[in-house]
Amino acid sequence: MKRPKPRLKKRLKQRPKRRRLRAKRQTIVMRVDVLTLFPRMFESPLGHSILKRAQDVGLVQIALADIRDFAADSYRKVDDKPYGGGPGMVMMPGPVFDCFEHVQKLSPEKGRVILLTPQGQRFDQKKALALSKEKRLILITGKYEGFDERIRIGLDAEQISIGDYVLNGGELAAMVIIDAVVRLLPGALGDEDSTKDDSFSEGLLEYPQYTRPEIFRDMKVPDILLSGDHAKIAEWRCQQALERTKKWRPDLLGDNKKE
Ligand code: 6GU
Repeated sequence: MKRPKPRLKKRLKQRPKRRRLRAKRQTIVMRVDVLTLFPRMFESPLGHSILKRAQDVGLVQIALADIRDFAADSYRKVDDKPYGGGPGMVMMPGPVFDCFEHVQKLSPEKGRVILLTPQGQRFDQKKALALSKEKRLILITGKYEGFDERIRIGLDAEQISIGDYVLNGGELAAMVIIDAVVRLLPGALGDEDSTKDDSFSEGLLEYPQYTRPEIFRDMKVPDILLSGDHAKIAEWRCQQALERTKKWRPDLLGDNKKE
């Protein structure tokens, strides 16, 4: 005989809790404004996973401003040939300043102003942590050929790069920064501890992780992780993190020989 289904309330109780999706309303911790020529590039990264949830619960407010809306002419021109000659086009100061001044008035907080450029200081976990303490970030992205120098000077902007290579524009770099910073905001990950053991957060790579099954294609989970001895596990993880850092990223330990 078929067993009757448990009543709805009971069934709901039996379902595993989806802790990570539980949306608890938060007070806004940070506002991020992005000035860009391509606001639509941000739709997908901001519309998924942690970044989406952080906005949905009100932890972070991310606003996009289209620099082209502040162009002075009907062609919506925002860049021009460099004085002195040379290839490529340079972002004109007018539209960026007008866009910036409009954006700054959208919130009373002054904000930390960041220009995304390969000439900037290299972004890393330490910088992400520092930025995560700010109430407001204003990120200015542009074409890789560069900004008219008066933008950096006039807006007193700090310059950040995400690595030693050239991207077509600062948009992807801005998304990388937003992703790395927002996950550090308190409550963004649901589980408060989960950024603590991240790679780089202690200046080391992360220890190796395993999940079920215990044996996969003849590869076994290290016995120590099944031992239940938490002190030993912590010691093993610490040792593993150090070993992998030595092997794969000795530069993090101040040894630049292998870099
Ligand atoms: Cl922030 N912008 C561009 N255009 N290229 C980069 C970068 C930024 N960081 C690394 N490469």
